[in-house]
Amino acid sequence: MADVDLVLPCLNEVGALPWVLARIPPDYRAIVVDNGSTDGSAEYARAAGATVVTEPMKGFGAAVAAGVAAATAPVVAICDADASLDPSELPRLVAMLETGADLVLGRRVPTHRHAWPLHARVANAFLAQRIHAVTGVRITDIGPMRVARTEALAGLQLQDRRSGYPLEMVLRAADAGWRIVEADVAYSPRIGRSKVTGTVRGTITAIRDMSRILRGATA
Ligand SMILES: Nc1nc2c(ncn2[C@@H]2O[C@H](COP(=O)(O)OP(=O)(O)OP(=O)(O)O)[C@@H](O)[C@H]2O)c(=O)[nH]1
Ligand SMILES: [Mg+2]
Repeated sequence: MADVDLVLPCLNEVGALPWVLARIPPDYRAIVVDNGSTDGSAEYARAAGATVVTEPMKGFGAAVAAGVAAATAPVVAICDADASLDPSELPRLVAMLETGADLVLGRRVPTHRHAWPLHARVANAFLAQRIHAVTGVRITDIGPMRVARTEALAGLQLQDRRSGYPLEMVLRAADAGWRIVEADVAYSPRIGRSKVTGTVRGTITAIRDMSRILRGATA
């Protein structure tokens, strides 16, 4: 069995997968959750030796939840499959579980001025401030690279299946008294066409999804 199962949500990322899959640490299993790709992502991932899980329901949360449900290793990691984050950085985050953390969040450090658009940074800073107000937990980023113990994460029973999933994870973990810590990770321009952060429509949807989660938390 792998030490760590790495969940890679994937919607049409065939251009990025070669870079991503080549950077999986030894003893990690890549679980590529194919979310209806039409560009051959699933076939590429399978041929490269990854485990492929098919999730027909669209949405970032649906893809990640399917991957977490398929994980059998004691530790589960989550990372975007668009080559904006480097899986070879994960062992440093996993090590933090051994020194007292329950949830390790990658704090994105842009490597390039186009890596992280201004509107996304502003939205992120606002969310971090709201999380602090609601939970008392001080974090600076709601980034997509994360590490936790598999059983514990499944036990949080996250409900959101869209872009509110990462925020819901932090709020539920805080409610459960988890020790939540951050570690710097490099954030680079993605390979392939932008679907969320780089588009107006994607950003509006993400803000809507996250606001719904926050309303639930403050009600
Ligand atoms: N947007 C989106 N991404 C999905 C979905 N299912 C899986 N994913 C994957 O989730 C990860 C994050 O999505 P991204 O499109 O990179 O979202 P983002 O980083 O906010 O924005 P961009 O990189 O600008 O597109 C990627 O690996 C996607 O391929 C889905 O239904 N919608
Ligand atoms: Mg991305």
